Amino acid sequence: MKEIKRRDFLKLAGATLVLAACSRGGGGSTEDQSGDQSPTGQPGAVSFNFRITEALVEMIDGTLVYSWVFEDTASGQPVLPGPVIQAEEGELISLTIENGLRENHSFLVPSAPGSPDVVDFGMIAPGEKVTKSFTAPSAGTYLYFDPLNAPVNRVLGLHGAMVVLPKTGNTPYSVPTPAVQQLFNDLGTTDHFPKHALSPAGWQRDRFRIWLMSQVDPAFNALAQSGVIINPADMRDNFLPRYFTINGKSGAFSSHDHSVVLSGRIGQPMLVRILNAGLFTHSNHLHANHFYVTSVNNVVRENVFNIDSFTISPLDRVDWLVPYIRPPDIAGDPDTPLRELIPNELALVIGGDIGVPQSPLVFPMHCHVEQSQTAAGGNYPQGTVTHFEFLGDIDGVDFPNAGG
Ligand SMILES: [Cu+2]
Repeated sequence: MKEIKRRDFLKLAGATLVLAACSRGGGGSTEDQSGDQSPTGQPGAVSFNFRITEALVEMIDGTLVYSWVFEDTASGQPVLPGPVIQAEEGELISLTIENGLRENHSFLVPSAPGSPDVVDFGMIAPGEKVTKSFTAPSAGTYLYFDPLNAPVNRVLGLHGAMVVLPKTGNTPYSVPTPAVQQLFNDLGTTDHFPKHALSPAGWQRDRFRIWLMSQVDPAFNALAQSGVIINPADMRDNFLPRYFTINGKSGAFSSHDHSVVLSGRIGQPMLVRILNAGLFTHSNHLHANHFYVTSVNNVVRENVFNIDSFTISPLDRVDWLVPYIRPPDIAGDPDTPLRELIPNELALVIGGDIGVPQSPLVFPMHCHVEQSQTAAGGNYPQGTVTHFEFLGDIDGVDFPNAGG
């Protein structure tokens, strides 16, 4: 059985959240994959091929946990969570799912509450391969998962994210509400949201991160490994997570993985697409900037909250816009560039007397539901944490050691 090792992930340097190799028929893509022609050969069509399989997934403490996972058949590499499906609104998506395991599986992408599902594969028998074509729905953040024997198949690892980008406009949505449209219009054009000197005004569609939250109770994974069909009521009643992950990683790994870490300069707003595939309710909390909740479960918000933590229940999809304004509570004269404050007033955190400044400026994101900050029953802070970093000032000058 293949292993998914975190160290191997780290070697991929930022490619940890694997974007599925998609074959694309010409036109309009924000990805720069050359790709093959799509089966239809049509512009505006993308195709993905996934196989449902098993793997041993390394946790933060080195424990290998048997999991059910997707692999992108082009790479043959199992990943947890599944590969990201990315498309543009209205594109034709051709998706093939092969069931490489011993029991029935499925694949579902729900939409907004009360709306029809984006796609539902129904039952896929062991060894069966099913292809479905569907149109990429309204732009936003979607969760895909295996809905069979719910929540068992999903929680054992069969879940991933689908991102749909809009055809036009300056927001992440096809039909933004007036409040969300106003927020995005204000970015880079108002005193509250000044523009970075070297960047275009407003949010850029590639400036997003996916945080797919999930949790692992290895006792259930061990049952699956031994061939037991897990009773869903047993999992719901007795689920006791030992690992809490973002994009399959936690603690030191999620804090230093740049596909998880929010990274940018003052005046470069970033969208965070947060999904919860697990059974535990999180309340992710950001230091340094409040964020704007722009969409919940594929409904664009009429009333945009500006807050510092927000609950995400199992199966929820929530978008945050992080404005990347200068942290309002930071010490020092607000008219002095931060790079001048860094050596003098900001956190001489390393080395004390020798005065190595904290640079770039790094703040935490952590979940306010306390047990999720641990791993393996108490190892703190090796749970759902990551970094929020500022690489440079509004005037286009980067901080020392800003790197990327
Ligand atoms: Cu805090």
